[in-house]
Amino acid sequence: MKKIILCFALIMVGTIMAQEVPLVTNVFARNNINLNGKWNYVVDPLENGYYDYRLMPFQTNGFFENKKFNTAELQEYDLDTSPLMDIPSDWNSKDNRLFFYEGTVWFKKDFVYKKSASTKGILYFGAVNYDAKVYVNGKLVGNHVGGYTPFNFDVTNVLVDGNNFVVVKVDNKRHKDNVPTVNMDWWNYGGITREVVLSQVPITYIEDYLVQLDKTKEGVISGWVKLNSVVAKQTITLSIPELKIKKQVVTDSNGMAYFELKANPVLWTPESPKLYDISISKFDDSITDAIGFRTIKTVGKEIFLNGKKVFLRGISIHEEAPFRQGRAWSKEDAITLLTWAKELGCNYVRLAHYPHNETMVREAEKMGLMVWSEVPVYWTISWTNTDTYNNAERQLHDMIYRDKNRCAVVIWSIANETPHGDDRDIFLSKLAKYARTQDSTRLISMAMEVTKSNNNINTLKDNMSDFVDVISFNSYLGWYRGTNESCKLMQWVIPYNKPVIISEFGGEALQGLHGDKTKRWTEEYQEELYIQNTQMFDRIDGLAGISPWILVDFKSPRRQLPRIQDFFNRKGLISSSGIKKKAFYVMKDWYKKKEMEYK
Ligand code: GCB
Repeated sequence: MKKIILCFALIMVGTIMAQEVPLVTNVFARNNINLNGKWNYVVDPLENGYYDYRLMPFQTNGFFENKKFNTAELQEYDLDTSPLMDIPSDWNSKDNRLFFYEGTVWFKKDFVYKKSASTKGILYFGAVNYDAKVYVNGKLVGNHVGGYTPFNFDVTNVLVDGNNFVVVKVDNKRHKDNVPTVNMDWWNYGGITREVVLSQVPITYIEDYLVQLDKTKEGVISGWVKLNSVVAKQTITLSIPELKIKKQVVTDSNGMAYFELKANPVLWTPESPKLYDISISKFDDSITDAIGFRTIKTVGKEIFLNGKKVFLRGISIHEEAPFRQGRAWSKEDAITLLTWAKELGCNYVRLAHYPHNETMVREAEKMGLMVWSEVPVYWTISWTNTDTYNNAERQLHDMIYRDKNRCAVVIWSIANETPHGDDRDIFLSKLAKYARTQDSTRLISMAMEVTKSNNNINTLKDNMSDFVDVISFNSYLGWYRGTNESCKLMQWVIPYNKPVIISEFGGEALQGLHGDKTKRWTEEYQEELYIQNTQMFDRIDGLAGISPWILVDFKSPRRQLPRIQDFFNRKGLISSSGIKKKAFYVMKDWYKKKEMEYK
């Protein structure tokens, strides 16, 4: 019997053509074939390329086969002569016909590959929104759901020497049980929205690593290196030349090597965001990174960065491209957005409402901006659905996995404005506990809501408070509730001995629309809202940071008011064409004052 099982197992292993594998950490620093650029695309609202006329999935003959068109046979598609789209991008901003489109689009890219017995090919996508089925040379290599996290497949066995092609079926239809769900306040941009590479790594490669200040031992950098397979006794060299560190460690029977090094690095701070060049190598593989060291913790109602009390002068940001709209993805996009945040006087950004691209986090780190990173557990998630939970947990896992070496990230956020109830508490408490199993060094939070408001008293009470390190909430005094004037008398009851962050506040203004400060949609109204709110913040006990909503106006199908919104949420401090509104300067002045207070 045992022999039969073994034979079966061997056959199964032998037949694995391609599979999803753990993410290749720091993939963009590897030896890659860049697959960005022009891809052919076919819009397929009926999923014609996937289902036959009885709605059964094609085993053969789907668009994924990328058959060459010839007039001798009946074939009603041709990927080669279909239009081209730049990848990364979202189709909504690239093709007018697809502005509101939610459904399937097929993408195809040809590339040349040189096969080698000592190399694996890992096909890596920074993100595809939302459901991606990936085929290489006509064979399905895997499926991924979730629009904002990376994934990769080992495609070594399906690659051929010479010409190859990759086809991706992307479907961004919204579903109630997805994460996010059907209802949200941002554009559901579809497409291959982040970079694509084919990474060429050795058969046994450095898959992942963690390098950080030890949480419990002072003056120690500790961490580990993980190989992609369980190979023992492999020598790994870690060097940090500037600290004169060169250390050799050996993998154990799990393919893991651990290290602890005495060191006193200059700590990363927003004022001086010091990063150290590091390299990790084995005889046939090597990876470099730039890593910063810092500590973050809370004591009572205060947040301490490197042991010093800090106020998080933040701004919320959507991953939307400055000036041109559409999804942001490039270094230039990141630098433009983050430079605006710096001009505002920020030392912190809330990257809402989903994990942003890796470049955004890395650029924030270089510029000295602490980061709040979040998963799209937003509003009315299907709390009792196990698949939904697993989906959320997977996205949280992948967010933490990708960015665990980024010292800039100080807060993992697990949810935004979720309705109270037992099912939600079960879901979110499990998610919070899970986050701690993945990272015990950072703070956990979530954006909550005011629960009671009467007699000029706003109360925040949430069962989830026990599960987070920082109490964050969205307050919209002057916009969704109350008037700007009501800020003057408002008292706050937040009955927890934990730091408080106002994760959102704000109101809409059309840049260039002027009028009395009592008139909604004018810059003056928004300016007054910021004046009154910031004055009120000075009276909130335990306030340790804020991230106003939002840096730049962003596209949202919820925002329909003609001539004012035109499908833009106008709460930006900066307009969609990059012009600063009056409220920008109110915020800037308040941040200057805060900076002095915390010097
Ligand atoms: C919120 C949400 C955010 C919205 C914002 C608004 O509370 O968290 O996603 O865009 O309000 O403008 O209403």
